Amino acid sequence: MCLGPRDQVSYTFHYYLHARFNGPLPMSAPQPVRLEDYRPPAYHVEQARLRIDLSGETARVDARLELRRNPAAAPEDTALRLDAEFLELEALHLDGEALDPAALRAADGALVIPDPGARCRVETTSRFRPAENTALSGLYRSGRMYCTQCEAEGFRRITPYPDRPDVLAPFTTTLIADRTACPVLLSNGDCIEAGALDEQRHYAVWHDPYPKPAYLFAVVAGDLSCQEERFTTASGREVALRFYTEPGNAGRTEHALASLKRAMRWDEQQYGLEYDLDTYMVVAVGDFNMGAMENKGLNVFNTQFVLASPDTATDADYEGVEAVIGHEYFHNWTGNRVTCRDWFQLSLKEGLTVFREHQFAEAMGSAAIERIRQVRLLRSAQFPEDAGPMAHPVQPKSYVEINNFYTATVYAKGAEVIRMYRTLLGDTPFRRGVRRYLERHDGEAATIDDFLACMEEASGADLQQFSRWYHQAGTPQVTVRDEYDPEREVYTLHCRQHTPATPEQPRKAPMHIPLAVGLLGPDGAPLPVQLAGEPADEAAHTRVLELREAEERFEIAGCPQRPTPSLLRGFSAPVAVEYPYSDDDLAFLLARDPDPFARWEAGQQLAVRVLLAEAAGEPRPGGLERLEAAFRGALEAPGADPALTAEVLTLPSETYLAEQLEVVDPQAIHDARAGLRRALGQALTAHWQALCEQHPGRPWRHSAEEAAQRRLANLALSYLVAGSPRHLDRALQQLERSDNLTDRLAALAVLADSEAPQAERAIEAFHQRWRDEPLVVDKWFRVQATASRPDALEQVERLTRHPDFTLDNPNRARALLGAFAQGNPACFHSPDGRGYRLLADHVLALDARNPQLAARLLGPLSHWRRYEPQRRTAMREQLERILAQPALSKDVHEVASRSLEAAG
Ligand code: B3K
Ligand code: ZN
Repeated sequence: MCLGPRDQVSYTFHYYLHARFNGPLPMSAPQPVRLEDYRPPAYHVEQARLRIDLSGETARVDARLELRRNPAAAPEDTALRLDAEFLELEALHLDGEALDPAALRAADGALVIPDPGARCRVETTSRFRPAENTALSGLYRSGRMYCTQCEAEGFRRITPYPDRPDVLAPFTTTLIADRTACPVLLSNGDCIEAGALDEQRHYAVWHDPYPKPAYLFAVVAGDLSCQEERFTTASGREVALRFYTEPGNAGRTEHALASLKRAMRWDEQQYGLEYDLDTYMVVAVGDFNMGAMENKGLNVFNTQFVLASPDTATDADYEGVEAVIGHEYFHNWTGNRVTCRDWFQLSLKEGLTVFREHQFAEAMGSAAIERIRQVRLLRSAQFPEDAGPMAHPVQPKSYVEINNFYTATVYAKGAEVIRMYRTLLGDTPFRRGVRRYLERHDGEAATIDDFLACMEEASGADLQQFSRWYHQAGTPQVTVRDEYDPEREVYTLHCRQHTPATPEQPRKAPMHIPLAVGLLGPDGAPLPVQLAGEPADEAAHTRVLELREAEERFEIAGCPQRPTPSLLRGFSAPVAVEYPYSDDDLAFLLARDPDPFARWEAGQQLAVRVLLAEAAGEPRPGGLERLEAAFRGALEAPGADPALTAEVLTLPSETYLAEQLEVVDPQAIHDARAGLRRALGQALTAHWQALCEQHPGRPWRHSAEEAAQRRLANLALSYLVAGSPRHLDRALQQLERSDNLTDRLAALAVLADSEAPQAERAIEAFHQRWRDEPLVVDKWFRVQATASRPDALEQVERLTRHPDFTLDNPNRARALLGAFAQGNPACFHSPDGRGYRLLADHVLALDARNPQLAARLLGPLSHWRRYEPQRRTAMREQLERILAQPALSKDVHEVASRSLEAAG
């Protein structure tokens, strides 16, 4: 079969793997995939040649696969399995002989050829309709362009293929499309040929020499603008960096391009890793299920994480772009050159790459601030997951739908596990271990065990107990008590660890936990932390204690006075620490701890105490005054870093507060937090006003320093208005006069909380002004969805009928429904259950179109057991209602059924 550009259609067979494109799968109980059932693939693909014709409504894909039996496969595994979904298969040939696909079809739609021989060639012709692909998995249309998303299992929607990450092949892809509609044709690797096919159509041939799994495959076709720059690698190779957008977004990729260059240089300097192709392409796509995708040489990005201009992106968005650009670039080694053997190893690439992304962000900005933000996210997203019905280890043991396991646990806790290797082994052995892993497994599909083995070899350490971090779910709780012996001048820390039961894991073994500890003398001076029996080291002000037992103690010598402990410095492990600090201790640590992370942490703990007591209806005597004094101290501290001050002055989120309680009443938490904001707004009015006036005032510029000043000024504005609505005018003025989205949006958020008519008019005017900018309109929806006002639920109901609202665009659906369910606990958890019904209605509407997104949005309902009885019942009813629907996707089915089953 010829796979060059051609125009012949051979209708050997008409065969429908599924009757309706994107229709529901035949409904039977979805079967879990288990790690313990892993078997090596029966066949390797030595060459994959594709010809994708996008010139008609129906895409046509001709594939020619050269296959070879895998010597490592079990002798009885002789069948070749080609995964396939939602494809109309027209032809199937084995070594030139036509086969009858109907006879080879497995129950799940795959084609299984019983014993095709030691070497074989399989040719297929399939068709599908990209415009009807609303699941955004496989090849689909976004606006007027075509693009792909193949991770985890989207490639099987393009052509029949062994769609598993341990089958790696070099790909040659010929792309054909209309010359006017799609002048740009892209795929992985380098373009080796291009030209006109006839009057209407043209083609391009791309070759990717690096063997890769199908999940890293990509094509893009469309009328796209390109911004190009060059990068010279450390060894002197020239790389073309090309960023493609729809023409309306041209000129908004500068920041992303600059970020990419920084990431490339950083990876060379820190890990000695260079880019390996002649071109690195990034395409901005408006309809995308997640943030971005690391396809080899051809990243596809959600517009939100690549486009940036002062009018359409906030300071936080600029930071997000840099982080995600870095993340996807770092995958080129950790994920692409060395990939995963199976999806149970997902954290092998994601945990490691998130950690590298974090290191990069820490190097580009302030390490302490970055760390605080990482921990905030971990605590608000991963800790609840670990404590809920979807709890799973960093290496899950089974799944029904792998897309449900791209979780905070696999990503963020996975990154913490990588950080702990470095903390325990030291930076140099850690890097040696990473190098060894990448060298040994280059071009392979590896496992988490392979990574751990490299770390052990590079350091000589025994990491067997440490490996439990991959296998045990749940957040370990570390309880610390202390005693002081003035005679011996010995200070003793008693540490007890316990990991709570999680679904399917009732009992846990002790973990290997690095607990970074510092000590402060009564005057605030840092004391050396010298373990009894070890040589004195005056410089050792932070010491990593290694917890391995359920209970153990550590004696610290040379303490002339009882010290105050500073525990879990830098958040050295993803655990919750409990120590009986007095409020005075916390205020002292907030003011004096030399570790900025620990200072922030002390302030948060103090606020948590005050807020939880208030929410329980038992206000802590003197609590507010103490917090006010602590805030005043932070505001008046000479030479303080504005970025850290802003973090300290930001109260813990309602989600994090809820996380501290056995039984949650979201309204009580909200009222406590709103009340405290009001009180602090009033008590410190003069300080907030002064901060507002210190706003940079200069024309907007992207810089960490100015972003920190804006953050602090906008935080001050929100406290001021929380203290008294008479400051609303200030917000209105800011909205009108600002030259950047950060300040406009901060003002808009303050106005959205208010029911004053002028605030409502301003919100409407904002929409009128920015209605043609989808990313800004997303924010407009988000601000209203998360507004702190009693009628936010009615607003959200109204906004679901707004002409700009659509479930077809994931960013828009997340901006309204996701933001509401996650970011507005008081209104989402309206006791009459209307918030739950609203969410469930939309999850069901979405499920038939985009199950991945539907399952994500469903997440907040899964925590139903944590709520007080009325809400608990109403949440459960919606989960039951969802589960009772016929033809549910396995994505939503898995989340709903696990939520109802597990006693999480
Ligand atoms: N690897 C992708 C995520 C794919 C999600 C599939 N449901 C982006 C990333 O982590 O870099
Ligand atoms: Zn990733």
